[in-house]
Amino acid sequence: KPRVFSGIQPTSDSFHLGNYLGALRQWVALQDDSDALYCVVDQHAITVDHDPKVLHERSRVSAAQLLALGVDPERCILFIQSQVPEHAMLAWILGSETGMGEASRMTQFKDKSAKQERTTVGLFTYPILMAADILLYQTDQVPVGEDQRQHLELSRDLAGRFNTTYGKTFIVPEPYIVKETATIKDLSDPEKKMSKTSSGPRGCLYLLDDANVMRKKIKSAVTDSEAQVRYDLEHKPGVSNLLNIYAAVGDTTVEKLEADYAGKGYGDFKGDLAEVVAEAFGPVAVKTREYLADKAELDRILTAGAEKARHLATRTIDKAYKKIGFYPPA
Ligand code: AQP
Repeated sequence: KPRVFSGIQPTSDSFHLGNYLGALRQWVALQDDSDALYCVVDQHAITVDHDPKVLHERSRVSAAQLLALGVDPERCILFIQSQVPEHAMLAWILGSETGMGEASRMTQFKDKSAKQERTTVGLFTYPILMAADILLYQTDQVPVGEDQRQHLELSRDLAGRFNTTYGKTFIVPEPYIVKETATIKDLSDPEKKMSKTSSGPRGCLYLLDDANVMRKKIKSAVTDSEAQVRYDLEHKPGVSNLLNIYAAVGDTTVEKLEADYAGKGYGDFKGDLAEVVAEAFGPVAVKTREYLADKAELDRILTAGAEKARHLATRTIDKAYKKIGFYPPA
């Protein structure tokens, strides 16, 4: 079975539809035919301004949400990154293998640092920690959205270079990106990606939103004046985004939807999509609250996950330490 690894940041109270369709949906689907590890990457979340209490709580809420969405600790390893210190240990090694030039090419750093009052070294080295997350588990496939492709490329380069310089140590991972949902767009500005930090309140559909709020957001999504439900990414980015969302959430195809809505207006189309979305994600908030209510059980799941993850992580660290000339951890 291929090894799958992916992570998500606990940087908001709720994940959004872009996180789900770009990544989490694949996380759930890949659990059966792979050896999957999924991680709430709280160490990544401190690279921008944060409140420690809020971060601590959001990591739990994130884990509960993942469980509510169908991540199943019986079929995968679910854990919180800071509970496995080997991530930071490997990041240090990989940081010393990364050129300033290649690290400086990361476009997400450029975008995110432009939005910060204070830019940290941690934000700059974020992709190196991400490479460590992935390489630590000898990962074959990484289910992520398109915005992570460049970081994945760096992980591949670092794995390949380390292997060449010091001898075979890491599997070179492949991105697992589903084309149709690789970038879900902001509902109110379909030229931009849906994002926790840069979308306005109407542009980002949160999975823990109340079902009526979800309906409203879909119904007020920006479209165009043509009034024809037709896929055309360049000229009709709003409608095309909604078609991609509908096809994925409603388990159908864009072609079938175009045929179904031929001759119908955007009102019908958005109304139906609003129902499909509300039905699919309405229960997520309730289930998340249930997982959060049983604190002992959630802690048990996360501790068990971290223990299993650590067991795998130490094997890679032992190998990498030897190769690089370090003494083994005492
Ligand atoms: N709009 C999106 N469409 C498809 N996939 C997306 N992802 C994020 N936005 C979209 C994917 O979600 C996973 C987890 O993301 P993250 O926690 O690392 O956050 P991010 O990539 O920085 O994106 P966010 O959630 O919108 O946060 P900000 O506002 O900080 O940029 C990743 O696999 C990501 O590709």
